[in-house]
Amino acid sequence: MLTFCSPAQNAHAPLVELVNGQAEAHAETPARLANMLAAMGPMCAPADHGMEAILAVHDADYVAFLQSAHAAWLAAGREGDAIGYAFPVRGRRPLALERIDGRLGQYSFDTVTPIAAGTWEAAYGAAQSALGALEAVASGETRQAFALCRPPGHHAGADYFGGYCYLNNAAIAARAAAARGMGPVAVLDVDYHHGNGTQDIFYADGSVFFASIHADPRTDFPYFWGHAEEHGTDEGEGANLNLPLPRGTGWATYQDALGKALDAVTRFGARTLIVSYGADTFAEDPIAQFALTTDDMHRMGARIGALGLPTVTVMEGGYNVAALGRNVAAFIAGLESA
Ligand code: SP5
Ligand code: ZN
Repeated sequence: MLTFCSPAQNAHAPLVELVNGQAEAHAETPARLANMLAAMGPMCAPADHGMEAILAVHDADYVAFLQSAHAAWLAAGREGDAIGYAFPVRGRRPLALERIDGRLGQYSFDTVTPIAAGTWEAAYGAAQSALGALEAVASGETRQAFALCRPPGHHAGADYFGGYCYLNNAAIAARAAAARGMGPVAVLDVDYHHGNGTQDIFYADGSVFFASIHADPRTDFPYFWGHAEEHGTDEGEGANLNLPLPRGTGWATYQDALGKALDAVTRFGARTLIVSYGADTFAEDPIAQFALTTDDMHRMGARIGALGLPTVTVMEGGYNVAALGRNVAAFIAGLESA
């Protein structure tokens, strides 16, 4: 598998997340990337594809905020990572906010996604990895490519960050694929958590199908999206499929849902597949509650690979650091086995 990773991705090293009423060590660490790299063969460093594909997904004011937020945080006399604490309730008037704390709240939905000194550089590098993988598939160099993205992307929307995500790498690759005439494009999200950012970005867009298998948002983050009745709107009506599953789900239940998602991707007529892969469905993940094994990761990859589509996989979550490289390698081996 051609695999892409940018050294810039290590520049993001958030210290803490505010969760469960306290500051805890952040789960999305550079050690994740180190463990994956150790389990994998040689990497391709992506070329710099620039801002165009990023700005095709994210609003320019939001991107400018990400680029300047940490400096604004320091200018306000703070130290460490920037974290918001005040959030606008849905339906508030649009406001031209000045204060860094207001702006952090304006562009985010949680307190677990700090903006550290190197966050922009790393998020930009991760997006370039996704674009490098897409380029390898688009050019016909390979049918499948993998982007070892971190920070991850699927919780980030057009104008917001959250869930450890800043730029939506999967959405950036999907829209770039459509722009290169590789459509219809489907995004299949198999991270433990619902890919709310990807859903939002394509919710009214009938040209990109989004299917997600995830923990039921009635019990799990991100709570406000991912429910079964969210089907898409306007042109996108019917092009969004959520398959929420209960905590404790093992392979027997999971593979039924995967079959439904793959059937839907086929019925949509997808010619290119973008996969958001999270290894946090692993039984021993410290922040998630499914029960998949490393062998199940191989089975999952094989089922997806059997579609035979040109496929770009981007890395999302997975927080059992010691097992992460193993799980990713098993998934990739499954993809390649078909
Ligand atoms: C990409 C992805 O998988 N994002 C997941 C974000 C979920 N965060 C909310 C749950 C927070 C649990 N934090 C445990 C802290 C361990 N120190
Ligand atoms: Zn996740």
